[in-house]
Parts: sequence; C-alpha cells; structure tokens
Amino acid sequence: MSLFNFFSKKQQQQPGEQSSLDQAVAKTRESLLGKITRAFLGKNKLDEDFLDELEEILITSDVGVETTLDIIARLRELASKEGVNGADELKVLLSRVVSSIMPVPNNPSGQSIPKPYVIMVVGVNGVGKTTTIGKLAAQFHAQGLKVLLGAGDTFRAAAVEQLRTWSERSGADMLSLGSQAEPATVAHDTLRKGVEEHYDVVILDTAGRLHNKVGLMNELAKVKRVMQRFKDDAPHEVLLVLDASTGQNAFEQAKAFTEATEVNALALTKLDGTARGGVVLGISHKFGVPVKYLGVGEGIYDLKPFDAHEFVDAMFGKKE
Ligand SMILES: Nc1nc2c(ncn2[C@@H]2O[C@H](COP(=O)(O)OP(=O)(O)OP(=O)(O)O)[C@@H](O)[C@H]2O)c(=O)[nH]1
Ligand SMILES: [Mg+2]
Repeated sequence: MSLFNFFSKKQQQQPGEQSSLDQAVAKTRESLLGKITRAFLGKNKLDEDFLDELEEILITSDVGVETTLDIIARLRELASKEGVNGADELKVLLSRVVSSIMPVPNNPSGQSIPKPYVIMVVGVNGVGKTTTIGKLAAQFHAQGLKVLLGAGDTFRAAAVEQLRTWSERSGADMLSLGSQAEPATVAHDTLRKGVEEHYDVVILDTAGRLHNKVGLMNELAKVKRVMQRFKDDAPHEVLLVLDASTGQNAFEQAKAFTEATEVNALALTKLDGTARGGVVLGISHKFGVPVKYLGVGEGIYDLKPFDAHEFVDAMFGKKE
C-alpha cells in the first residue's frame, strides 16, 4: 500500500464539516449541463448543429479550445459507433469521452517514495498556496507521517505567521528564517533539516508572483536549483496552485510556471463558488500535467485528491 494513502478515498473520511466534490462543482455542473441539455432538447442524435453548439458551450465554459476540439472529435466517433438515444445517454457518452482524455497522476507508492518527499508549491498571488499546504500537511500528519513546512514566502511578514498557524493546526513542524531571509536560503535550510531529521515530507511555501514578471520567475528557478544542488532529485513535486475561478488566465499561468520550474502537479482551488470548473479539464489535458488536488473550501479537510472519474461523474451529474 502507498505510504501516501492520502491519495486513497479512505483518507477522505474525515470528521466534521467538509465540502463534497459534488457540492463544490455544483455551479459548474448546473451551468454546463443546463446548457448542454437545452442544446440537445428535442434531438435524438448528435447532428452537426448540436456538435457546433456543444463546441461553443465547452469553449465558453473554460474547457479551452484544444481540449474542446478533442472532446468533440472523440464524441463524434463514439456516437457514430454506438448511437445516442436521449440526453441521459449523451451525458454518459460525454463523461466517458472526458474521462478518456484526462492524464493519470503518477502517485508515488511503496518502496519508490523518496524520503523526504519534497514538494515545492508555486503560483500567483492569492490562489491558495499556503492554504493548500496547510490542508496537505494535515492529511499527511494524520497518516502518521513526519511533516516539515518551509516558510519560503519571505515577501510579506504576515506570510510566515499564516504558515505557522497552519503548522499548528495540522501538527506539522515548520522552519522559518523570518521575513527578511532569502527564499533560496530558506529552501536550502528546510531541505537540510528535512534530510538530517528524517522527515517523510517537506513542503516549501513560496511567495505569490505574477507569471509575467521575469525576475520573480527566475527567483523561483533559483530556489529550485538550490534544492537540487543539495539533493539532486529534489523537489520531487513542483505543485502549481491555480485558482479555478480565474478561467482562461489559468492557462497562461500554467504555461509560464511550467517553463520556469517544470511543474509536475497541479492543484485547482476554489472550485466551490465558481461555475468555471471546466478549466480543470482543459488545463489537465492540454499541459499533460496531472491535476492532483482540488480545493473545495477553506477548511482543513477541503482538499480532495483528484480522481478523473469521480470528477467527471460529479461534473456530469451521474449521481443525480
Ligand atoms: N473557497 C475557497 N477558498 C480558498 C480555497 N483555497 C484557498 N482559499 C482562500 O483563498 C485565500 C488565499 O489563500 P492563501 O492560501 O493565502 O493564498 P496564497 O496563494 O498562499 O496567497 P499569497 O501567499 O498571498 O500569494 C484565503 O482566504 C483562503 O482561505 C478553496 O479551495 N476554496
Ligand atoms: Mg501564501
């Protein structure tokens, strides 16, 4: 069994208040399915008019052009083989097609998990990096893993305190060099402590930065290089946090951060409260970088490991 059984469903049975994925994607589902159902009204096959409309619906729901075209092409092919009788069958076909285009995350398991497993968290300002770190730390800590957080956001004094609050809430340890320190120094010292004191997981927070600010993006690349110099396989996970409600801009962010730091995992936050959850499909498909986590609220348990099938079912209302 995986050490990181956070990724298993069982881990999600947490006490107290937490939002379900179904609730979190309700707005997206209502918007998307409402439009699709209306466009299909009175039809019993996927004619070109409907496919054109579907294309427009998906594109305007932030799924992205390339992903939409891929979905339409696959849907057309499947529908011509199997036929579509009514809106319910259409939903089933759509969810099969969408599932088939989602990359599968490469979760570490068993012997292959490096120790410490190092996660560097990046993204633009206010997307939910620190909150996601707090939620992740809580999940790992609850499994009995020894977790160290690095306060690499030295841009604002309040950032260190915010991370400290999350370390206390989650039970994880934290290393801070104050709010004047060089981010790369914090990264180095956190990693060293993580190695020397045999932590299972090290998670480094970084300051939010605009993806089009070259100097700041270079700083991030430097932080990563410093970690690699200390431990050549670190960081194992460069986790880009994206706010799902930003829609198309999330694509630009994903591109810029991927170029600077070779992002290999994505977290989409704030799915609750947005009708723009379609962005999860496009981002995941277009970048070939798997979505690993979904933020579905502000609480400590409001982070879901991403499961493509579960997500697609929630999006297409299969459980209703
Ligand atoms: N509704 C909702 N709110 C979230 C979620 N994730 C984070 N937030 C909220 O988003 C706000 C910003 O979160 P932070 O974690 O501070 O974001 P950050 O990326 O660390 O911000 P900077 O460090 O300033 O760049 C906070 O009010 C969080 O509670 C989520 O999944 N759902
Ligand atoms: Mg932060």
